Amino acid sequence: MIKRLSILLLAMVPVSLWAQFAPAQDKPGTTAMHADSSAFVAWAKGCTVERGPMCIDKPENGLASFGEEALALGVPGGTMDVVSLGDGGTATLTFESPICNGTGPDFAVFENGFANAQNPDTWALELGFVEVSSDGENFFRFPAVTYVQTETQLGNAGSIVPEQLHNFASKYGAFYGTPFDLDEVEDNALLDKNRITHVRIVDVVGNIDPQYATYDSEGHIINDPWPTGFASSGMDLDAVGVIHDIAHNVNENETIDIAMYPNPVKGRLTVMVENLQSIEVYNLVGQMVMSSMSSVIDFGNLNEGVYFVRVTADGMTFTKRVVKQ
Ligand SMILES: [Ca+2]
Ligand SMILES: [Ca+2]
Ligand SMILES: [Ca+2]
Repeated sequence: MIKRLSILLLAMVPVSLWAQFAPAQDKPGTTAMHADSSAFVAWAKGCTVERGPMCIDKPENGLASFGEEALALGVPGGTMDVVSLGDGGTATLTFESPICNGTGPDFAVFENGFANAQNPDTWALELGFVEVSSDGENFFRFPAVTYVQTETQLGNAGSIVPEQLHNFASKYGAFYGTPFDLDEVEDNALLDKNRITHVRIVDVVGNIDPQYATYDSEGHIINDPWPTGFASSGMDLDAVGVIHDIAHNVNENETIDIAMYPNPVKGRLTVMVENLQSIEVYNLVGQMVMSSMSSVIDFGNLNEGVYFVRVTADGMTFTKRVVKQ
């Protein structure tokens, strides 16, 4: 009877508890990318940091202060070559050439995590959400998932098993980047995955107290080392490496040659492209306001403002910002 009951209970455990993501950088099946990988074609060129507090529950103690923005640029430099974000702090990175969505991962984020000296299978990792934007205004987050337990607050020594994390920056230790594939971000008319101009890292406030907790894309509380009441509080950003960008994917992007005029537009907009399949017009909040199968679409009845025209031709999609006057 007891045996049967335990089998029944096992059957009721949510499938997600068994899920395993890629393992640590020293294990077979890892997705970690070493800083020296030839897959990287460029590194972040600009960085703006908005620091968070050292402790979110004691803002009077001040903000994180370790490092400076420039330390997130260029190739990874390791443990001390970082800028610390503090609880909930952000770093917004820009690039010489926009990132595009090629086959597999498109960029990787480097932090300065390290293995626990007593138990090298567990890691001190300060997690970050990763968001992307193709206009610098509208950011879209990678759906991050954690299966780290939420009964005991993780401390500074850290005890995270990387298999329990997906789509968080800092899944891996120093000099090993966590890769991100733009295919995993939900499609949105305001996001052109083939012209990503900004990558934003948002420190995860790892406090499991619901008053301060942050949540993953499936609604789980995220447990990461907390409190980190010192200058190097929070996610320590080392570098962002680019795998696919427009400058290095000329052929891929030449296959769609498109022109729209006039822009700004008052009345009819003409879209010049071969093998046109559809035109869709979206407003700033992502609602489709018009669509057409022909190459001319009339903006006459729309309010003045910014719109996104999404053209599908030859099986590919291209989005352009158009201003209605
Ligand atoms: Ca990709
Ligand atoms: Ca944190
Ligand atoms: Ca660095």
